[in-house]
Amino acid sequence: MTNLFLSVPVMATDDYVGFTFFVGCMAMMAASAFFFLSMNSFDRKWKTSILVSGLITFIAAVHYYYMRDYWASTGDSPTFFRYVDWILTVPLMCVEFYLILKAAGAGKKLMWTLIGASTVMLVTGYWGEGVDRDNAQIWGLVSGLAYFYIVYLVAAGEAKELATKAGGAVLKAHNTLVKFLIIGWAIYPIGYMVGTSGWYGAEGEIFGMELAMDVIYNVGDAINKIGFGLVVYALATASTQEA
Ligand SMILES: *C/C=C(C)/C=C/C=C(C)/C=C/C1=C(C)CCCC1(C)C
Repeated sequence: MTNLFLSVPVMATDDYVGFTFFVGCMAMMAASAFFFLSMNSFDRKWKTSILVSGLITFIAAVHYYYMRDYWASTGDSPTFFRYVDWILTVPLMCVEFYLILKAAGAGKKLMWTLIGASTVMLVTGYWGEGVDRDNAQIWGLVSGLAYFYIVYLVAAGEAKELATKAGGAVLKAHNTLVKFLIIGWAIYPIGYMVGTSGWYGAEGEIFGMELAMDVIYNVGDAINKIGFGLVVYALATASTQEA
């Protein structure tokens, strides 16, 4: 795959996995520029939230830059870069939930509980995908339990109570972010199952469709990182106008 003369990775025109790595990289860069440049048009209270949205897409852009290269030169899944990206960006998304609910009285404990659960989810996922593949099902199950715990806390537990108390634009944004958590984040376990042989039949196939794990992860990242940031952006815009 590598052009030895120039040592530049060459992309096949039908490499749709590679395509999503390139587009993902560009989209994350564009989103970061958008969030960073818009930061100063908001009240102080919202600046940090927008900054965090930008950091999430910026960290992803850097990792996509490496993942794109890794894929182009090896044709393998960049599992290591993928999980380093997630272990940095997913806790930042937990911080985002906390920042939004802070005014309604959210404590640091809620934030650390979410960060802890997301760390368990990702470390066990990494173990199943990158280290102990023979037991991918078991690691995936543990990871899934941590995921359900996060969903419970945010959609029904303490975070939900605080959002209801805050009402208005905060509640609306919280409800949208919950949808990202339940629908958007559920894309990842599907990708994991597609990448695990012996789960839904042949490797790389789910419900009879030929799919690549990396495409599923890349689509998930675009929806969740950029979409999540835009919800926060909309909330900051709405409350800045209200004030
Ligand atoms: C920006 C990146 C995000 C929002 C990544 C989220 C990742 C997950 C929700 C991953 C979840 C997994 C399971 C629930 C079970 C199988 C293993 C994982 C790690 C793919």
